[in-house]
Amino acid sequence: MTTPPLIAALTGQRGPTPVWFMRQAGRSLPEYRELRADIGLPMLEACLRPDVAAEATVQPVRRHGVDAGIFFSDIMVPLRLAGVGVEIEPGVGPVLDHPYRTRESIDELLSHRYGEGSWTDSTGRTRDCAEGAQSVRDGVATAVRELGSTPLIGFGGAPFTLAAYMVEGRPSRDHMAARALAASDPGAWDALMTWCARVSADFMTAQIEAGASAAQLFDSWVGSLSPRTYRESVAPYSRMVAQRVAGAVSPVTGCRAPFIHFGTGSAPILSDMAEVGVDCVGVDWKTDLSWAIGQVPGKAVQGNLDPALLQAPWHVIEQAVRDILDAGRSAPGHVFNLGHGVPPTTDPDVLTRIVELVHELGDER
Ligand code: 1CP
Repeated sequence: MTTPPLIAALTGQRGPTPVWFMRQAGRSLPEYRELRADIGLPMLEACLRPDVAAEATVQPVRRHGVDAGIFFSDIMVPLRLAGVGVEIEPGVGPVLDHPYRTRESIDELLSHRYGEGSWTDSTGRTRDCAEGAQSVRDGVATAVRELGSTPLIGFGGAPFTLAAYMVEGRPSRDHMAARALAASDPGAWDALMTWCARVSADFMTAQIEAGASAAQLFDSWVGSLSPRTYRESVAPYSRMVAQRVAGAVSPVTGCRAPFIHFGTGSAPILSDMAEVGVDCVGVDWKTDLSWAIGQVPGKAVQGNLDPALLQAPWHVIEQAVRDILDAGRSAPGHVFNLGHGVPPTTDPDVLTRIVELVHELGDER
């Protein structure tokens, strides 16, 4: 079997440039909106239906011809599968039953483990977390079967991004409560971050062992940290995730899954992020790709078209794609992507055209 372009690029073999899009599954696709309307389930319950998760995973691959699927789920799914009360509220995002910011609430959290305990669904039925964990594995296995030779990326939220929601109890602009906890109660912070690292690693490991060939750790909100706080209070826990995930073997490749680490606003800490044990560093749209490549010697890079450009005239997009491909040629491997997720208002045809362009141009050496 030939190595798929995604896996080749992530492991530092130059070849055709692969392309996929963060948040490619979901709201920008009419077929996704139809699927969600048909089943009428809240987001986290939809994620735990293997047929729905597999279909939403495959939809963008079918439509755009991207070089990877990313498993349709959410960074909050492992919290629910550890019996923590969390919902995704439409128009808001993740909302927890209560914030985890006192020593007592964090001590209570420590008795929760991925795949143990129960949760209550939208009809009031009690559901086993073990059954939910099996649904994740089944959804991955179905998606992998349907994707054929296209690899699947498994993912999870990095400890800081999970903690940013847990300490605040909901989305926030600057994650002040989480940063304050890290500074004021290092013991509670260590317990919370270690717990987050464990559930995220368990979730990612489950996806790899069910057939995902690569893994991405999203530290979306890491840009709110000072470099020192990142190095001292956050990086050690992201490293724990990378180490645990490195122990998982994908039955599809027979190897560990190459590890991509992405954050936004991450330019000041890019070299630190590269050192937590990653193969590839995701670069956000605010960072110059050539500069980023210089910061992370020996690593593959992923990125970094500004999602706002998806609204621009085609000639503007085309020039930006060419510039990014040119810059990417100096890295050991380059995966073309956006610099953050696909905005829900994106015209899906623009994404398809970008895939065609990358495939046409990305073969040049
Ligand atoms: O009903 C819906 O359609 C809800 C929208 C939605 C979707 C489609 C949410 C709620 N999550 C998802 C899926 C999702 N989330 C995927 C699927 C695979 C793909 O990429 O195609 C992935 C990888 C995620 C990961 C995720 N969830 C991140 C990290 C990536 C990023 O965008 O930075 C984060 C921060 C979340 C939390 C979350 N879940 C949903 C929303 C709206 C948010 C962000 C809320 C906020 O602003 O804090």
